[in-house]
Amino acid sequence: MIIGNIADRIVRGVETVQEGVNEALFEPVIRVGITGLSRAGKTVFITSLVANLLDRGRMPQLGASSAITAAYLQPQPDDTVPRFDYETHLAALTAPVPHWPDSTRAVSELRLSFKVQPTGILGMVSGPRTIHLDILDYPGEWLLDLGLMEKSYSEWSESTISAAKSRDQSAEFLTHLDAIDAHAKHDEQQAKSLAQSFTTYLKAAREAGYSDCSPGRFLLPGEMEGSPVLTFAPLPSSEAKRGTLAREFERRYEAYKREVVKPFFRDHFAKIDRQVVLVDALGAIHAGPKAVEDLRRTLSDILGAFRPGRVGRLLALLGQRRVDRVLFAASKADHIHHSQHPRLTAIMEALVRDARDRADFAGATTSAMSIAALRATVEETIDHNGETLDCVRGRTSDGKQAAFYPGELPQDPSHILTPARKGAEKWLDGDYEIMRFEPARLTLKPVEGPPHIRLDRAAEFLIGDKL
Ligand SMILES: Nc1nc2c(ncn2[C@@H]2O[C@H](COP(=O)(O)OP(=O)(O)OP(=O)(O)O)[C@@H](O)[C@H]2O)c(=O)[nH]1
Ligand SMILES: [Mg+2]
Repeated sequence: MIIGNIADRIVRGVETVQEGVNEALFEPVIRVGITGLSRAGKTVFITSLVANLLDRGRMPQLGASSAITAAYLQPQPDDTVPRFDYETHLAALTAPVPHWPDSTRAVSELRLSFKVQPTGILGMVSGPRTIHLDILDYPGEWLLDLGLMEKSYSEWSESTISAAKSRDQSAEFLTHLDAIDAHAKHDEQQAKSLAQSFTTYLKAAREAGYSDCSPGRFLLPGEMEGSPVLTFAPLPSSEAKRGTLAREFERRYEAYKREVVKPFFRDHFAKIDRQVVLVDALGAIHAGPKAVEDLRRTLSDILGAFRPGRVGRLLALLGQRRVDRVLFAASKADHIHHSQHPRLTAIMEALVRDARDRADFAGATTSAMSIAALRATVEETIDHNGETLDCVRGRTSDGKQAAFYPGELPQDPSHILTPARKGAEKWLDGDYEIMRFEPARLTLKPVEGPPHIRLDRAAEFLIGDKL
């Protein structure tokens, strides 16, 4: 067995049955996971989604809107998970001089509850029902760690060192590694400095666009920074005796799997019913073909976590419910004119096609969309030397308004994906610009949430059928 012990399975089993009974009889819970690589737009997405579900004036595509008689925030069920700081993030977006919320680095959760009046015959005989929506924000990087569960320390060391040897960023770490005697007595200073070289290499590799840079917490340590579970590195393998550095690193690697990776999958991932994967495709296109190819590979690795054969084996043991809907959303679509949105969606679909074909998501329904959780721009068509250009206008960081022409995305996504796969240095068809707009100043009517693009469709896909 790869994961878990029997006691664990039994406890989860009982919990699942209990939850199942509660939900069927009383108050159903929908658990939606929101993930994506860092800066993909998770925090803004959740903040705007919640604000727009509380005040549904801008949610015409959410069919069940009219059946919702009340929506309110409630204490979340998990006492040990930080609460998603909705109020602070919303305050940032709706301040007199609005600004984007700060970066978040760990998992957080929020519970939104609805009172729903059933329609039709059921509605005549029954009163309103309560339905809970538990939203979980977690870094996509963490899903990459799943691969570690299948590897022993020596297997992991071997593959990690061999990958490092093919990358320019590893020179210092490899020199350091050469100078280390893995079979000498464990010395904490030495352990720490080798782990530091390894972490520095991982970060540099990540920055250079490599996707396979696990353990994920080495890049996003959060409150575990400096702890022994994050103080190890790969070592050339051979029998390790007690008290040696190699034995200690092996122990810490196993601890990382047991104390960091497994709890995340067991306590969070395994409980998700529906998943949003946010992707900053425009940002990657702007950065160039290499960034697009890296994004495609990383997404494919991340989505491997949903592959039934793989995680299925692991999670079946943990009593996982099946993720039955996955939404792939290209975020920040307000950077381009709406006439370009179908092209962005097509690129999004192409980016995840491989992963989708391989994973098949265990029969889950998937959908791709272009969205903007918070619309920061308005559209404008301007004449430029006799040509009409579809622009977007927004507030720049110096407080001024600027109109901006981002260039045109190709009709055929392969014009993006193929050069990316072939390792092209830059785009042939011209450049795709992007401009960082600040959030627009808002004056909201009482029944309205912040302006968005297709957030209501996203909500309909994610929870519409359950309301
Ligand atoms: N124009 C526009 N920009 C957005 C939108 N959503 C996110 N952004 C931009 O993307 C940045 C990152 O958004 P976040 O929601 O903080 O992303 P995140 O995935 O939570 O990032 P981390 O917490 O750092 O992992 C923001 O600071 C904005 O600059 C959107 O709907 N429209
Ligand atoms: Mg965030």
